[in-house]
Amino acid sequence: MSQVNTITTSPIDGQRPGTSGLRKKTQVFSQPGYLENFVQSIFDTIGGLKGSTLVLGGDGRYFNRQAVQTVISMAAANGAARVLVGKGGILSTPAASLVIRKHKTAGGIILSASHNPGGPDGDFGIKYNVPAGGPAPESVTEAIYARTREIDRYQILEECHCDIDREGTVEIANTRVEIIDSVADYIALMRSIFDFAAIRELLTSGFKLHFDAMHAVTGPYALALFEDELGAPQGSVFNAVPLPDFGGGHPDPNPVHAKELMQAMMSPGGPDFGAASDGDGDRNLIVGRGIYVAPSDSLAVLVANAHLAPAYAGGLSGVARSMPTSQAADCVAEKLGIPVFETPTGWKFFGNLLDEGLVTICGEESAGTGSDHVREKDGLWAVLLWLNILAERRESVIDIMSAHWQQFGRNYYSRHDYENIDSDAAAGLISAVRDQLGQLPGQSFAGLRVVTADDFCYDDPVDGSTSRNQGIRVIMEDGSRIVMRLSGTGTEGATLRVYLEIFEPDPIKQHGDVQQVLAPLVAAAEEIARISTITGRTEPDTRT
Ligand code: G16
Repeated sequence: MSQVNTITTSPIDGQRPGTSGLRKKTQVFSQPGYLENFVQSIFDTIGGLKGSTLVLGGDGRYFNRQAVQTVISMAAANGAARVLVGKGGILSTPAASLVIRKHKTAGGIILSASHNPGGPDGDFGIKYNVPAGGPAPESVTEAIYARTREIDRYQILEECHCDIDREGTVEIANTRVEIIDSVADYIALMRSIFDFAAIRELLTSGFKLHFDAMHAVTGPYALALFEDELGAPQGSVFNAVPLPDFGGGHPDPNPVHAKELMQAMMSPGGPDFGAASDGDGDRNLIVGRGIYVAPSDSLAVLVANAHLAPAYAGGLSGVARSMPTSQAADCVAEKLGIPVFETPTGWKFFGNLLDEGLVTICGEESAGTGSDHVREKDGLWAVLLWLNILAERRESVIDIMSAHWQQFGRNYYSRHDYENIDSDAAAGLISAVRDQLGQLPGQSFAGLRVVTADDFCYDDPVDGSTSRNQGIRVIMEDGSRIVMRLSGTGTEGATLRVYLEIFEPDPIKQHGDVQQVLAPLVAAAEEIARISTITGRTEPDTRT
């Protein structure tokens, strides 16, 4: 029988979780004790694991299998009663959230760096999700971080290896390790939300679906759903085999990284509907033939049409979006007469609202959409909701979008990212803008007059906690907005995100090119923050 080893250790710098867990270069994670220190800090923070059940899985990236073995050995050494592990160490983030909730566990550990590239030179990540199934709130992640600063030992079983490729139960020390089907529970949940018969009819009627799994975790889920269960022709799901390095790709479902999908969707006679998901399956990209649907617009369309899916036929209790997300969903919520909550960036801020039943659907500009069915954003859920809507409306995506803008107005929106810039320069830029916030109202930049400027502060209506400094907001006289914040998910230097939004209610004027329409706001952002002078960049690396 494996022996419990108590290993003496000492704190390692920089283990502060970001927007969504701890993300670092794989090489950093492979240092002796790095993963172990963080995992033990999680266990210590949640009051130990004695007698509890832990869920464990990841997105299959390089180092996933090794890390799964380490976490199993540590969970057993820490006295867990059960560990539920996705077969092969695979669980998409939304599937992990579901398993955590379904089995009433002490939470789960998800091994993923989301949409960041993988491989020995790529990124790795780990996050703890609470028993409700969602990402740990700031109070918990801060406590984990504090624990990493004082850790002096961790517990692990000696020479423990578990066969994670065969479903079944193995006893390790006093812990039952159950290797579970990674996909089945998730498919069953989707079946209970959507009208599968209607979607099957659509997908077998000649309608062409093109789903890019980006060689990431959604491959097996998407094959089981779209091809096996819903009858889409073979080949509708491509890049379906999860690979440790995502086939050398960048599993971020946006028009820049899902190039192959975009090319197919923009060619005449291309598929009717295209979609993609990211490394761990929580983000989504939606594309119709000849039209890219921006995440904020997608959220608005889903809110407006959710009643077409059985689970939402009775209407929505409310909607939540992160502050930088465009206000397109607000326009819909207003017409539906339901409340809108504006939260800081990060899915964890939706948890309380969902638990209290204050909102049914949530979404973020960063390509995350989801509902109260789990406590994570859910890429395939968003794709299925779109398909359910298309099956009911039998219109093209392009027609749905123009009808939507006609009815609710169009929020021209784009995010400009300046990647891997010097961290000090980025912090200096934000603090310089923060320092002049009080003087901005009344001044004009590039012809636009500022009416309010603040650094977003969120008071959680459920637990009363306050989160400050969540992004700079500058609002102009015509209602247009500039938002600026630093990314919390990168692993190299800093990424400055500038979010730009202009509302156009008049359908006659809704046909302009997005970047051209937003050009005056870009100029205003430059005047306010002196981005090119401070970062040395005259253009953003990506515009999405
Ligand atoms: C994570 C969070 C999202 C958040 C995003 C923001 O996404 O789960 O809720 O919107 O980070 O990223 P950034 O701080 O870089 O703007 P994911 O998919 O990386 O887990």
